[in-house]
Formats: sequence, structure tokens, C-alpha cells
Amino acid sequence: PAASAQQPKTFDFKAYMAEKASAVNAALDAAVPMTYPEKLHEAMRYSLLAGGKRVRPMLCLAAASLVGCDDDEIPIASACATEMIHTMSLIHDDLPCMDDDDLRRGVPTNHRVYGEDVAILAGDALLALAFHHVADATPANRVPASRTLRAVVELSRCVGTEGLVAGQVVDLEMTGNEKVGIEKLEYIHLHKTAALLEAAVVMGAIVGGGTDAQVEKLRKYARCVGLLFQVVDDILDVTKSSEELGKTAGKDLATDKTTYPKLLGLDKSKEFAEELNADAKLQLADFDPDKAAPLIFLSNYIAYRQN
Ligand code: GRG
Repeated sequence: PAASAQQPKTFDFKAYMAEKASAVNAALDAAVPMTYPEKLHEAMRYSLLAGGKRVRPMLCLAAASLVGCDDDEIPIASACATEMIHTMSLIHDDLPCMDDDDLRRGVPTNHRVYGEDVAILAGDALLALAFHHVADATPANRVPASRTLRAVVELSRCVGTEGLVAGQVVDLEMTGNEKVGIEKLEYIHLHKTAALLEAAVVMGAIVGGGTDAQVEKLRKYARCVGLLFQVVDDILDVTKSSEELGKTAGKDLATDKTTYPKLLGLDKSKEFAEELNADAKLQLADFDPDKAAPLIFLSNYIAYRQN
């Protein structure tokens, strides 16, 4: 069963992704109406609805359904909250005082369109809205207050000193530092990237009514997938730019950014990604293989994606 849990044959993952992404997009659209002050809401919507892959909300919905919750309306608020936080972190990451980027997902960054002041505030408003969304147990989402409380604890933990902010601060400290080792690199990735993926999965499992044992299995799954996400990102950085340049060495090897391929080499980085993918899927071995299919495919998708 463990082997078959890793290879479900009859699951249309493409259709699954399209269906979930469109449900998430509709819920995000409804969550930020174009009300007064319009400039703020426009800036929030500009980045929130700019066509991300929606990996975090999908993980959240899939985890809820794996623990037996067959109504997406129940985890949808948590799912949207993870995307709101992801979006606000990208807006702030792109600011001149951080990465100073002009483009995100092929279009001008939030501050290039709305100005730095509004971009910072749109990010702040998205962060607050994320928590409001999870905490606001309206009849539509029907989540018991005790589960909501645990979900808020998970979400708050992944943002601050144990999550994204800590990862970003260490990343900023490391920029241009030649001596970044594998431990520091892993710290950055576990905090900047894996923490929010973990919160997405764990919140889904909690609001979906999973047992403590199920929640912890899924937490392990998410940690592997979170690190996998970033290792693959680093690999793509090398392989994509070498394809673009028609060279063997990509831009990653030429910049001062420390990455897995730089520390381990490309082949070892690919092996590490394979191990993380296998380890993630191993955590799902005790679940019904048919129900585990979305999380199995999501792990494979993260491992083998091309962008
Ligand atoms: C969270 C309060 C708070 C502040 C933000 C700037 C910052 C602190 C953290 C940086 C977080 C960051 C930019 C992490 C990188 C995450 C990452 C892997 C982004 C790419 O994710 P994808 O591929 O992107 O899912 P799409 O575009 O598909 O949504």
C-alpha cells in the first residue's frame, strides 16, 4: 500500500489544480472588494489576483480533504489566508529596501505601480485581513472555535520570529556573504518558504477535523515539501538561466546568492530534491491512497515543476 500510495493512477491532477485554483481565485476576489479607499483596495487586488500558482491554498484544501473534510467551504478561509500572507510577503520582498525588484510574475511590482507608501500599507492590510479571515468564524465556513484558535496559532507562528520575518532577516544578513553554509541556507529556506507551506497544510488538517496524529504526519509532509520547493527553486534558477544563456553555468553561479547547487553541486541538489519528495510522500503512507492523491501529486508537481 505504501508503494501504491505513491503512484495513484486514476487521478486527473491538471483538472484538480484548475478546479481548486478557480475556487480560490473566486474566494480571494470576494475577500477584497473595491471599496473606499479605492487606491488601497486596488493595490491589494493588483498583487493578490495577479495569477500565482496558488500552491499554498491548494495544499490547505487537499490536507483538509485528506482528513475527511469533503466541503471546501470549511478550509477556504484558511486557504485564502495563506495566499494573502504569501502575497504580502512578495510585495514587501520586492520593495527597494529589500530585493528592489521591478517585475513580479511578468508585471511591474506593487510599489512600481502604487508607490512604496501604498505598497507597504497594502501588504500590511493583507496581513491583517488574513488573520481576520481565519478568525471570523462566519456561518459559511462552519469551523468550531477551538479549531479556529489552533489555526490562528499556526498562522501567527509562521509569520514572525519563527517564520517568514526571521527567514528574511537572516537572508538579508547573508546577502553578499561568501561563507553561508548549508545550515544557514536551510534555516533561511525553512523559515522564508517552508513555514508558510507548513501552516497551509497544518491549518487545513486542523480545520478539516484531523486527529493530532494526522496533523503531525502532515506537518512532516509539509516540512519536506517546503524545503523541496526551495531546493527546486534553486535548481531552476541554474537550469533555466543556463537554457536562456545557452551555457552550462546559470546566473545563480555568477551572483553572490548562496543556493543549493552552489553548495552541493547540481547533481547532489537534484538527489536531495528526490529524497525530500520521497520522504514527503512516505508521510502519507498511512492514509487512504485515493484520498492522498492530491497531496502526492502536489509533491511531485513541486519537485518537477518548470517555474
Ligand atoms: C510576512 C510580515 C511579513 C513580512 C514579509 C519579505 C518577507 C517578510 C519575507 C520574504 C518571504 C519570501 C519572498 C519568500 C520566498 C517565497 C517563495 C518561494 C516565493 C515564490 O513562490 P511561488 O513560486 O510564487 O509559489 P507564485 O508567483 O506562484 O505565487
